[in-house]
Amino acid sequence: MTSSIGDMEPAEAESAYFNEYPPPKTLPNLEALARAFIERHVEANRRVVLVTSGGTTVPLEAQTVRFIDNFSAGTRGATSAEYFLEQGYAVIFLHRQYSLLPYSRHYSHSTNCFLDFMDEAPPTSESENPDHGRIVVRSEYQDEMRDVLRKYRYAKQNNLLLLLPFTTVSEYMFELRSLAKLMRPLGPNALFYLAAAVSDFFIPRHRMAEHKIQSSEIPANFSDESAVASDEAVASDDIYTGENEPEPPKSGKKLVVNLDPVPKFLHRLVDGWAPEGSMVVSFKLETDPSLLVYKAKTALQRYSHHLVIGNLLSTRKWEVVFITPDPPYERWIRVPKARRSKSISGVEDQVGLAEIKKGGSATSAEAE
Ligand code: 9Z3
Repeated sequence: MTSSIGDMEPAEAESAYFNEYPPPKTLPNLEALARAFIERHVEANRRVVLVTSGGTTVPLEAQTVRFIDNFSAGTRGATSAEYFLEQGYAVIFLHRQYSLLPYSRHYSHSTNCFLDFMDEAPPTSESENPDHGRIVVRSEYQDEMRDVLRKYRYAKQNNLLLLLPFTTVSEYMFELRSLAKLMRPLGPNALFYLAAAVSDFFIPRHRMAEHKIQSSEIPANFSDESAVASDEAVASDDIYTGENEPEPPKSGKKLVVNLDPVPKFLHRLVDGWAPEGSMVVSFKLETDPSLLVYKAKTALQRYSHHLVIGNLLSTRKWEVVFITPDPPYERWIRVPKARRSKSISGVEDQVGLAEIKKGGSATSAEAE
């Protein structure tokens, strides 16, 4: 790549970006699963939503020890997927590996370990061995867990939920592009709900160190024992990675990282990959309250899709703003204070979208 990806037209930036990396090894398998899932729901004339969820990593080394991460536990995506299932959608859940999943999220990553929900049942008869008692869900959690379990079973048994993982931002990009193209037969029955926290920056493969970046100098004759003993080398220059030299200098105090912008994939999703007539919802995450609405409106204008949901890191669990191309243009949705902390695991529930009607502006939300 000679010119920077940031200076290119979207289509050119797309091919430059995707030529940088080999596709993930698991892509053919993932595509086969998605194709079968989509075909089944096309036949059933069911609406299908692609929910993206969790943070994307940016590796600093090809054989990755260090990486940059984007904030996201996956709560928004996993919670929203449950609401979509309730509304009759089939859900492709493209998520960061090991982040929260629909239904199991109620019992994982929370302040309570899932074992805190369990108990040993007392023997029901004298012949029952008290040392090998049955394990049961504690009585106070029975009702809520039964409800979650039934919904989870229903989604699984009816093939309504497909879980597909990613880790790095490039895996995410490859998978998103493939899935969007595979969803074309769905036409207007396809919805994209992009809650994953996508890195804006990356190190192009040709500028990435192959091996773990060293923080101290490795002498040329390092296999010689005396040289190893003197490897307490005094650090001098800073270490640069992502620079034009493929291998950064191997000594120094600071690690200076040089990142390129990730191409604005939303352009390509809206104008190229996604099916004609489908609906695209993106999220905008900010920390500065004075920027949120401006940034969300700018994103909607730039990509001409249907809805941007803006949220602030500090208040994301109980307030979001919907930015739409039609009136009312800006609409805040807030979870009332009394309802902010009611899940059985003690984790605050999220603003959840009960319904997103086709047509962009006609949106209603669960927790107003
Ligand atoms: C969000 O804003 C999500 O709502 C959160 C959810 C990441 C805040 P949690 O998973 O957090 O519940 O812990 N996602 C950010 C989406 C994003 O990165 N958008 C990109 C952008 O704004 C482009 S689509 O540029």
